[in-house]
Amino acid sequence: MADSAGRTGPLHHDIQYGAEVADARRDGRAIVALESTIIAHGLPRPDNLRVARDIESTVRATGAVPATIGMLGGRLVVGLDDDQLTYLANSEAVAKLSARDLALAAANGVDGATTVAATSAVAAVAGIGVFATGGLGGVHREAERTFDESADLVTLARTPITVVCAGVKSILDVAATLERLETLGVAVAGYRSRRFPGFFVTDSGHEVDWSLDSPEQVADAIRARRRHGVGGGALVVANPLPTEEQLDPQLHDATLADGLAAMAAQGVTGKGVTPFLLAHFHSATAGASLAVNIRIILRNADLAGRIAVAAAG
Ligand code: PSU
Ligand code: MN
Repeated sequence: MADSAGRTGPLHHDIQYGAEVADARRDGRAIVALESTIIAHGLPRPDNLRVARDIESTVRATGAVPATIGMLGGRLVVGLDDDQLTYLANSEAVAKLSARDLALAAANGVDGATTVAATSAVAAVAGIGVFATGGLGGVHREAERTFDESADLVTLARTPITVVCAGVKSILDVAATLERLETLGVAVAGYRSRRFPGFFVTDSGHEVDWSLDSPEQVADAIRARRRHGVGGGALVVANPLPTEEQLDPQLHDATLADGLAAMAAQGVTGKGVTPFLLAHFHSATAGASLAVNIRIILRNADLAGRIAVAAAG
């Protein structure tokens, strides 16, 4: 039984559930976790709030319940309401929280947006098995010198969740990221494709060993993992954009080269890298990459909703 805060089971995790999510958990309905970093730090205002709402409606249209995750006043929230979403989209003072930051942010009473790492960790604790995002973090270019590898990777290695994404962000070293995913034991399947998508572009130039071709087949894989009980971390479902919807690959490569040069010139490092490069893309392509980024997220939200419904049935 859930208590009034929607907490169930013997472990009373200190999580505040939105009303719709609390009901869905009680009734065993399909739920899709959504991250808030793409809203607070990945997409520019004012589009970010509109997109955040569109992502939620896209999930609802599949019959699943959206649970956007974030932190407000040091409290973890699963299923932000519209006021909370609006606040995270518009406030300047929103921290970017990875999994390791959650307890420190709670102790400091801050407002924060959760990355893929933090969102998947919290979703798993909340019993939510499917998560939609744009592109995963991974191994940054020149990581052999900077050691900059997103905590998304190690967190996915130990978190049982299915993540629908368009691969990893194309600003990364994709080949190195795929190697790390293999080492870390993260399962990777292309959706209706054996090519690993390149986020803004359809094809990253890399192959994957497996494809899953329908929401039902993804649900079969989720159930098989549960039946086998062998453990392991996440299942990544890499959903490529149709080629006619991708960012022109030449424009992509030129914009990335400029962005990397500007980043080096301005000395941007660490957790500032991803927001800097995404913002560079959005301004340098006069919104073309933003439109593509939004399509990516909405397509992933739709697929994640269908998977969650298939897995709940
Ligand atoms: N995907 C997007 N936009 C984003 C991100 C992913 O389409 O802004 C965010 C995610 O929250 C991801 C984070 O976890 O970027 C990775 O940041 P870093 O490389 O600093 O770990
Ligand atoms: Mn990093």
